[in-house]
Amino acid sequence: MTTSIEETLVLVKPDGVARNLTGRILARIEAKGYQIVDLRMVQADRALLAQHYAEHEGKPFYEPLVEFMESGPVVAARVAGHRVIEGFRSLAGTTDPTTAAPGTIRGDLGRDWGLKVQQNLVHGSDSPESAARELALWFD
Ligand code: RTP
Ligand code: MG
Repeated sequence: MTTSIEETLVLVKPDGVARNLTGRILARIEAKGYQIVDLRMVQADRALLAQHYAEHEGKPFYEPLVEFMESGPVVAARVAGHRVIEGFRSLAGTTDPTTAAPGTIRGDLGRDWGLKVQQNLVHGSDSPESAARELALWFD
């Protein structure tokens, strides 16, 4: 029998770290059955964030997003499992934490704070191509 194990990049964003939710967020990933195979705390600089968020350059939320992401340390995790890319996106919930479904990380632990950008606790890669690109940025 063969199984295809995928990997994804999960970030606990600065709001999650500052609110001491890192452990709870990682515990939910483990409880779902995924494996954390690498983990580091990073103070991201602009160069890294510009590469990470290249697809959003020019959008109205880009500048506030980069400022938010460099406002404090993030925790980067390499997470592995069958279909983990879509599985973690489902676990995270939709982008806006106010309306993200209860039961998801964003729906249970996040909300709108009235700031310029959605502070929504976590990032997860959205495709195999994004995952490979982002894991290389944050871990290699
Ligand atoms: P992520 O990349 O962080 O996993 O989140 P996502 O796919 O759900 O959202 P995406 O569209 O990729 O946007 C990246 C991050 O930018 C912030 N954002 N704010 N209108 C807004 O205020 C707005 N739109 C996007 C969020 O932090 C979002 O996660
Ligand atoms: Mg995204």
